[in-house]
Amino acid sequence: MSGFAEDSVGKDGCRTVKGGESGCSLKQKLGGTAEVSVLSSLGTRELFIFIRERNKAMKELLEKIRQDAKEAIDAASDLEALNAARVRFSGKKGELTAVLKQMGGLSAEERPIVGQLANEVRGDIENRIAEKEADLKSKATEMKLKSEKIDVTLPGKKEVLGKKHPLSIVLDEIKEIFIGMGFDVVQGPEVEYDYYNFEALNIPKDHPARDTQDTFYITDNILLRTQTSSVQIRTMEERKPPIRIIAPGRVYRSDAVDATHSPLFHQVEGLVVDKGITMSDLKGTLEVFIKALYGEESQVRFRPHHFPFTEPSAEMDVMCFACHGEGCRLCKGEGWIELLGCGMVHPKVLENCGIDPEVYSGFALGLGLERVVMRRFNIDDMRLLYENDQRFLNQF
Ligand code: 2NL
Repeated sequence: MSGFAEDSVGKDGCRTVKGGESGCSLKQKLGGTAEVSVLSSLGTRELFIFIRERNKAMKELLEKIRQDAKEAIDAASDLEALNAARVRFSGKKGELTAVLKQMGGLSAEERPIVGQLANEVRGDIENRIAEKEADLKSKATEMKLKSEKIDVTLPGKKEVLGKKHPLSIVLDEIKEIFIGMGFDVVQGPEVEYDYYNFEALNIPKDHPARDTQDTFYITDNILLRTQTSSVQIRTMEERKPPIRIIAPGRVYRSDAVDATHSPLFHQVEGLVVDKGITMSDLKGTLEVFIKALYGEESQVRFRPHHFPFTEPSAEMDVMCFACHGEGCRLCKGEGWIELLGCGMVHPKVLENCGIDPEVYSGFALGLGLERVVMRRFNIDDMRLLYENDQRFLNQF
């Protein structure tokens, strides 16, 4: 231990070197950690060797990190791998941070040298990561652009246009025909008072139609309308004659569903009220209507019938289009097909609506739209009209 005679050990167990290069204590140089107590047993030369070796080791360690990081970054084939490298080398818990933590154990002279190198390595790693990230991102964009290339020459997607429902096709035709003869199209509530649906139409209290078996009642005097006559009653209450209207719409009856029945179906009613309206106006109007709907060659006939709201009443048939009156499967051997009910408005009904039957008269008609549509398109099951089966609907 010659040459180190002046060395002395302080109260804290640290050896102090007098006349050191910078004049500061070795304790300072070594960084003042627990390590120092071990070092305290070393001589000055040994200490310098130790410091030099440690410096070297730290530098080597940093260079190794730099090299490892370079390899890992170069090898990263996607952003995920690159991020893993970032975490491993320059993250808070990364290798570089672990080395920087050990800097506390360095002497004040070593620290700036190792610190500078550490910063250089960190900067280097971060630059490499940023470069690689930009590179990977641009490659990803390039790939995306390549894979998402749009071929503008490919045929476009066809817009599937909806079609008119067969019920609407026929209803629109019926409306057109009546509008052409000067009729208005009117609408009214589907939830209706018993008065407008039955009472005002001269339908007696004990009439089977009023049975709860046949009509959907909501309360004692409110129901789902069973015919659109209620709309015509409301119109007669509101308007003064001359009245020329048709009232198409949904009606309800408590029927079980089968090929010819549905609890919801559609009706078109017509009404004309004016001075001097007679049965011949009724016949003439209906003939014009039928010829417009089924063709000029169509023939009609009237059979006496009974409705409480018309007097006289009739049912109108059209000559079978399939057999021209001969009798076939379509007309069930009759030669004629029943199409609608009609008659002269009952004086009591006019009176109920505040119209004087001594001054005015009128005719009315009612037809079931489903029946007309089924005849027209040769549909044998009414349920097809409500099931929204595209294979069925696309035929019209
Ligand atoms: C049928 C029969 C008919 C009427 C409805 C009516 C309306 C008023 C006054 C008089 Cl406001 N009548 N409507 C007249 C006769 C027959 O319908 O079989 N419908 C499917």
